[in-house]
Amino acid sequence: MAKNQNLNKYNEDSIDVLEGLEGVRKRPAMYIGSTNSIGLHHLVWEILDNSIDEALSGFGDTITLTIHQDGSLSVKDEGRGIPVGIQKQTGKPAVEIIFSTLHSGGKFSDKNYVSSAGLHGVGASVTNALSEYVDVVVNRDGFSYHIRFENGGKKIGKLEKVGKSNKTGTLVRFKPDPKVFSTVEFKWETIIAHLQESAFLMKKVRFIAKDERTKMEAEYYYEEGLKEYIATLNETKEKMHPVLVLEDLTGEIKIEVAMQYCLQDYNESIYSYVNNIRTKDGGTHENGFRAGLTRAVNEYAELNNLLRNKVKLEGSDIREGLTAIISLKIPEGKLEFEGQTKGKLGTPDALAYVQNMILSKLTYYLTENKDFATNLIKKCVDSQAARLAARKAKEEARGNKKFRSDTLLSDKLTPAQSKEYALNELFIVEGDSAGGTAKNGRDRLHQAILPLRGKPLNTDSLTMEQMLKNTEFATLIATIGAGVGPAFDIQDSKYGKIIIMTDADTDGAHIQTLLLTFFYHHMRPLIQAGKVFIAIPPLYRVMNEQKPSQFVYAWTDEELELGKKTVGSPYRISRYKGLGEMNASQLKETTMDPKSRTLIRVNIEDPLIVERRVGILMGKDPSVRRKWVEENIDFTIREIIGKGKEDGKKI
Ligand code: TSJ
Repeated sequence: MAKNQNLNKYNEDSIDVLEGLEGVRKRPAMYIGSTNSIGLHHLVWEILDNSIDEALSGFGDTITLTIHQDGSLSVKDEGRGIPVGIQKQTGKPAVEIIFSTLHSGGKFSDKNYVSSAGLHGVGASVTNALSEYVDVVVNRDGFSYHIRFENGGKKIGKLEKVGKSNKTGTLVRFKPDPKVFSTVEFKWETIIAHLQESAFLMKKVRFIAKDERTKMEAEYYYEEGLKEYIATLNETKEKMHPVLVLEDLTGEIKIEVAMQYCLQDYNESIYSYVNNIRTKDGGTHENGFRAGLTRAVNEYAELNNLLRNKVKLEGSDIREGLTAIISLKIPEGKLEFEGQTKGKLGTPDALAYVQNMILSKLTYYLTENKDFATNLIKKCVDSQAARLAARKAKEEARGNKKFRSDTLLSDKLTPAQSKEYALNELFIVEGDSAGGTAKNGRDRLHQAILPLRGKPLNTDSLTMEQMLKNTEFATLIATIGAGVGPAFDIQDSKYGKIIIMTDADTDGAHIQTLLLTFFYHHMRPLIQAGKVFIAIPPLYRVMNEQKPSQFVYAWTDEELELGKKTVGSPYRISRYKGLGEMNASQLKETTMDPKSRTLIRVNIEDPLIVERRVGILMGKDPSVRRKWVEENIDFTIREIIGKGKEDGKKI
């Protein structure tokens, strides 16, 4: 459980304005969002952003990040070095101020497009406030300088000249404070995904990562940026054409777009960035892209008589199978972000800017590449026809009771009694035996149980037809009742939550991933709407040997220790190896009952992590896969549980 969960509850009544680094320590979540693994990695991004900004300004072409043995992390660049001169107002070196004063980062910069002006950007002082120690080494003007902070940003000695140097650059090394964070373990996969993403967005800058704990190393360098980003995302797919790049770097707002259509995969994957920061909730630039694309394709199709019965294409017909990256550079004065997590661009000008650019450049490209254009429009018209046919079939089925999917359901499903679909939950359970237990432990009104036999097929390498022939998937599709693939309509889903419940072992983790791959490819809107979950059964039960009615469940080793104390001695620990070892009431209490269970909501926010996972997990090499599952699935689960019951449990 979080060691300081009281720290991240911001009470609006307490209006005392805490200044400086103490305020950050009192309410870390206000500055970095949370004190879990995500918040921990925010410390890294805060530091890294500075080196990225320096490279963006044209200083330094290599950034090296190292995870050290002692749990600290360092970032090194080859830029100009943080200024060390004494500031007139404070009488202190600039570098000291940067690490001791909130929001001081921008004061020393004259940059127009700052990467930190959006989502992060609370400054290096926040990382300092939440660290056990910070060491800063600056090389500039022929010398090497050092300053150190300890224990939440307390300066140890002064900035010192420690030697001569003919290089320039900055190195910052910090060790996050375990008193603040529920986990202080840096996650290699998260870090390299972020570095690779930065490398795609900042072509010709080299990003190097090293992990001294595991001796892992990675290096990312791209000559062409977005083009290679798309190529990587689409690596395993069947491409329709080479990556297409459209850009306008002449205006005040600079736009780069790279796009590519794939066959087989009908999902659309559009990722947008503003000043190198992901805008995960889209915004005006994404809307402009969609509008421009729809118009360009429709106008070309109309002009060349390629439409079917002159019926215009819908946007979704034109986006099936599309992967696109939209990257904008917007000057600070024009930046507007919206939404709770500031993940949505609000800048009104961006809409027309992007729309006009796409309309003119894509129209030109289509006109110059007739074969591609004809091919694309044929594909869009096919999508349109499939969409209209699916709609017609659905309307007919509605009027015809015989075709109602209830009657087609397999006898494997134990349904929920309620017809209030939004409140119903579908548990997909590993194995018939656990399925039986779950059936008895369920809430009959709202919980349905679908047992799965053995491992589901890997849908990554199957065609739609092969997938539909598989009885396990056919049953799952019929049970959910909302269609599949492009015809999937979330409005028709018979369940408000789909919950994957497997054993807490590697096989279970593998089944989870195979199912998630299925949902990712064929029912992606369910994941996007946050309706897919993973149930987390406990790992232990601790019981008082003399009073068996005194027992607690434990999900982590910390909880196990706590549990031993709670039940008192002599205690006995049973380790659950699978769902099958629990009886119905135990399964209900620990894993199924909304009042006491733990669920992980599945999300697909990070495109590179998703592609990497799908690649590794569906790849040919089972040993790589097994190793990955062991390291990462377990980690994810521990990490979520580490957040504490207050927010992990009652979904
Ligand atoms: F912010 C920070 F302290 F955390 C940090 C800053 C961490 C790291 C790893 C690097 C940096 C950083 C800052 N790298 N490069 C710079 N550059 C400047 O601060 C700088 C240098 C010179 C001038 C100038 O106008 O001469 C301006 C700036 C912003």
